[in-house]
Amino acid sequence: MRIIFNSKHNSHIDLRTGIICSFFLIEGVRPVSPHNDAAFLRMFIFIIGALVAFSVIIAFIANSVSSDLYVHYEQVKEAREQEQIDKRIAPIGEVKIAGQELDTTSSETAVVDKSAEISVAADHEVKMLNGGSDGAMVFSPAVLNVSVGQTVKFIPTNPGHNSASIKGLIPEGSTSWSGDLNKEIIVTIDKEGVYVYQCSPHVSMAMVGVIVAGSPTNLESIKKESDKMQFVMNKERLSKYLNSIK
Ligand SMILES: [Cu+2]
Repeated sequence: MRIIFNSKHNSHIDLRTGIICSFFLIEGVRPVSPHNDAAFLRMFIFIIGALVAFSVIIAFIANSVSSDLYVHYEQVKEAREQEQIDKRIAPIGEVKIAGQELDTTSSETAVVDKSAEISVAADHEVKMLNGGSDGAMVFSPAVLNVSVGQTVKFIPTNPGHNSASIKGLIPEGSTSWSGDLNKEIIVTIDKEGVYVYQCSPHVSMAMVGVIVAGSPTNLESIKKESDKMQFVMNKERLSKYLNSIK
């Protein structure tokens, strides 16, 4: 770039015009009169004004586009996170007792309180957890001693679990139960003996629990019956629970 200043002219006007010229990369501009200088200034102000207006518009557009993009990004992120949670808590199969259909939706479902929003007191509480001292997917406490007639509340501390009694693994004549996923359920234990229940989505991972009401009169038959359950993971968990009963 080459800017020539005419030394015959007022030097500060020349300098200013020179800056304007260099600003627009105009080569060889040589202001020669005050008229030219004024014309340059008008052009300069007009162009600067236009540039400012242009950048304001661009900034406005960029802002609205980026906030739209951000909202979209947040929605996608949220959807992905939900998807991962769904995957994590998805059922991975079910366990069937040899020779019989596993029925957790018995017509003789116990009188239970499913109003999860209102916390109702119960004699005992069992948490449904993604992990505990016994490993992944557990009820806590896993083995619970109660008196006949007492209530047990199952609490969905972590999402994706339920509590349902297992057919053939509760005392003769006792009432079965089947709670909804992610819902609190209160069960009244109405007969003496050992009860084995499951989390339906995670029973193949041996997410099972045991309730002993009074004395474990049916323990031997429960042990025999539970041997027929085929777990994919934590295969020894239920027998460990049952062997801990005295
Ligand atoms: Cu579960």
